[in-house]
This record gives sequence, C-alpha cells and structure tokens, in this order.
Amino acid sequence: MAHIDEAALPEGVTLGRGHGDLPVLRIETPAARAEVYLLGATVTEWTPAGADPVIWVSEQALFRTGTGIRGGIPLCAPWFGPGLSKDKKPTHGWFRTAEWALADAESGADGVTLRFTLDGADADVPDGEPADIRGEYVVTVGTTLTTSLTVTAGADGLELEDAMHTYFAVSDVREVTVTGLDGARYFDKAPGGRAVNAQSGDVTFTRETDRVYQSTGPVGILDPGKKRRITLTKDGSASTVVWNPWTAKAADMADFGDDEWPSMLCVETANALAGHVTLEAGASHTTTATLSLEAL
Ligand code: TA6
Repeated sequence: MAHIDEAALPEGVTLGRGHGDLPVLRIETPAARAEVYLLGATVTEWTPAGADPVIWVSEQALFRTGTGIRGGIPLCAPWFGPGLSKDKKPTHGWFRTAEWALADAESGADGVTLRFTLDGADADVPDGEPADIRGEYVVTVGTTLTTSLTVTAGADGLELEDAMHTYFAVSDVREVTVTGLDGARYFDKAPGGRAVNAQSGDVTFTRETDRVYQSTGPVGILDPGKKRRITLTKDGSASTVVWNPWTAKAADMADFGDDEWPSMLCVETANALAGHVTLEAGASHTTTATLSLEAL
C-alpha cells in the first residue's frame, strides 16, 4: 500500500482496516458518512445525515485483494463486461481489482474530497493489455456524492469503455421506478433480450433486467418504500446501465445472497458498447456522476 500521511488527512477522515483487513478510508462529517476501500477505490458507503444508506453491499461480498467487491461503486475500466472484443478478462477490466493510491484529501464547501490515482505500471494488468493506461478518481462526500473517473490512454491510444457500477440500496426493487429513460434506445443483455429496443415510459422491474441505455441525461430512482427519490446526474457518460439479477442470477453468484436481489438496484454511469470513447495516444476522458436525495 502506498504511504498515506494520516496526519495530513482532513478532520473527519481516518485510515483504518475494514473487512478482510483491507485498508479503508472512513469519512464522518456533519453532512454524511462514507467509506472508500483502496481496493478498486471502491466507495462502499454513502449515508447523508438523517438518511438511510444509499449504497448497497452484499452480505456475501468478498473483501479480498485482486477481487472486485460485490456492491458499492465498483470502477469498470478500461473495458465493460467482456469488452468490445467480447473476450477480455477480468470482466469489467482491471481498474476495480487494482489497489489505488490516495493522492490527496481536503475539506471544502461541498464536503470532503479524496483524490485517488492508479498507474497501470503498478497494477496487475493482464498479459497483452497495455500497462501505460492511468486512472484518476475524485470522490466528494457531502450532502451529495460526486464521483469523477478520468482515464488516460497510453501510447497506443484506447477504445475506452468505463462505468461507475453503482449498487443502490432500495426497499424492494419490485416497487421501484426509474425515470428519465423514456424513448432511449437500449441493448438488452438479459437472457432472450434483443440488441435494439426503445424504452417506453419509466423502467419497472418484474424479471432479470440488464440493459445498456444510450442516454446522457439524469435519471431518478423512485423508492416509495424508503419514501425517497435518488437523482443521478452525469457528465461525460453516453450510457446508463440498469441491472437487477433477479432470482436465478442471484443464486448463481457466490458473493451475492440468494435472497438479496430485491434490496438492490444497479444504475450505472457508463460509456459502454456503442457508447464507448475513442482516445488518441495520451488523451483522457472524464466521466462524472452526482447523487442527491429528496423525500417523496
Ligand atoms: O452492469 C451489469 C453487468 O454487466 C451484468 O451483466 C452483470 O454481469 C453485472 O454487471 C455484474 O458483473 P460482475 O462481473 O461484477 O459479476
């Protein structure tokens, strides 16, 4: 683990050991509570003051070096899923399984801002993949949560796919509605799904749902059980991914409890499939998401 000068951390920020004895930054301020593991720079908690936790993590999540955390906000890059070539490993890229370094931390008007960096030269990059790709990830924790992922291509340029693969805590996904995607085209990845579809009205959930929407706009997650709307606004993101595994896929995942699927919903800020980004050598792309809450 890169050295972190704990004395330089702002008030309300501490470095400790979390699940699996992994290094974790804990933020506790009047505005909110949060946790970020250095493994994948994975935000595993964001709880605004007075609210229920917004981010979901499986009870079965593995907190193990080199393994993605089942929940939180995993960072998918330099590819999404199996990648555009459909044969990439690990699934969703090596950003989420790498240990990131905390570059700096500060307090400001919007809250506590943490900046993480990742250099491919220091990561376990699969053979044959360029190791000169770099990442920077800025997390601002306050009454809103802003996450901003910048990927910089190496000498060969990059066909970038990325995602902030956010797992939201919901009361019961069968009662949840996602607004803001009406009319958007989407690729349906669920079994039997078609490649080209258009969303009609709000998104509701009655079965396994795994869709990559071509959409740049904000979405709302309406949760009557928790009497709240989570609003996701984004920048630099051409794709919005919506995923709930439902019963069969939940049962197939060892790090996901069979009965956990009603309590979570992924709405991901991405650039995937047709929404991927072409970067020339040395060029960068930044994807930003901001989460806010309001009572229903
Ligand atoms: O974002 C949705 C998705 O691509 C689903 O297809 C499902 O595989 C999910 O990601 C989780 O992927 P993981 O590699 O974390 O098991």
